[in-house]
Amino acid sequence: AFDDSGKKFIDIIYAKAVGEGIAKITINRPERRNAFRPQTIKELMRAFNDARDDAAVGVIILTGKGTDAFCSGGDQALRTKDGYADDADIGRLNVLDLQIQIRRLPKPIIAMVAGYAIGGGHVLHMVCDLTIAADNAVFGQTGPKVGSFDAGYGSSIMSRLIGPKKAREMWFLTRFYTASEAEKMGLVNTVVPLENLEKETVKWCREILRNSPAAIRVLKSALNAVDDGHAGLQELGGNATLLFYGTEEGNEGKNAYLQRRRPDFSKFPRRP
Ligand code: 2NE
Repeated sequence: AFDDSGKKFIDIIYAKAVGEGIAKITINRPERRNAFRPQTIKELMRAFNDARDDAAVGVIILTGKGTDAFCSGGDQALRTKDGYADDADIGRLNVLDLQIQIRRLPKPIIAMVAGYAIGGGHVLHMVCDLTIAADNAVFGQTGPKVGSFDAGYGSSIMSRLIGPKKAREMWFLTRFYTASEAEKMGLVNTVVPLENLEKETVKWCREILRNSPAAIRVLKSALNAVDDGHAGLQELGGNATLLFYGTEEGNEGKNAYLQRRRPDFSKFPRRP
């Protein structure tokens, strides 16, 4: 039961399940196997920003329209010398910004994959926190075949997920993998019959939503911290500050400043 109110978008559908805490973002270019163009990425970023800002949303689902494809990567018809051409014919690789946004957004994001997750579309599911795959899902990188590559998250996160040897296999040979092969490789969390895909994904969302939002938030940043380097530490550190602001000790400093007195931290323990 999704309330589809995403009328202002062209390339995506953005919907929220009222009272459920779930937002669903759907890439809506099925005639191109949900390949993305710069416009698609701009809209995805707007929708993810909205879901981030909406305190009623606790989990976000990313998916593709129809059952043929989750996403087939960058729209090859728009490839230029410097990325993918936007309306002004300027090349963009703004999918890289979207990947960072997904990694740093402090709420779980679940890729719900039916059909093909290929190229840049495959990287998108990898940067999501969890992947629920339908039994018709197919996973692969085509970069070296079509004259492209993702040497950022598309390589490093893959190597983390499935191991350095398997990652080399996937990138060097550009093979496609079935859903059950992907599950064995640790590329997805579970595989379900296509007709149960959304039901199962919503079940996973509800299980997450029963748990502590603060714990989930800190854990997402903690699980990304090593791989994301300084940016990962900043995210994790930001969560420490956020929690500290809620303590009496944190407030003593602020109150003392506002009351123009010396702060008194003497009653706060120096824990072992
Ligand atoms: C995805 C796949 C395997 C599906 O095959 P199939 O047989 O189910 O469909 P078909 O007939 O190939 O595709 C249906 C229509 O969608 C278009 C096709 O050209 C076709 O159009 P019409 O002939 O009906 O007019 N279409 C599909 N994917 C497209 C794409 N990515 N760009 C533009 N049009 C596309 C099969 O379609 C396939 O292999 N697609 C290409 C996958 C691919 O190579 N993606 C790019 C990888 S590079 C990348 O994404 C990237 C990166 O490496 C670094 C940074 C950013 C992006």
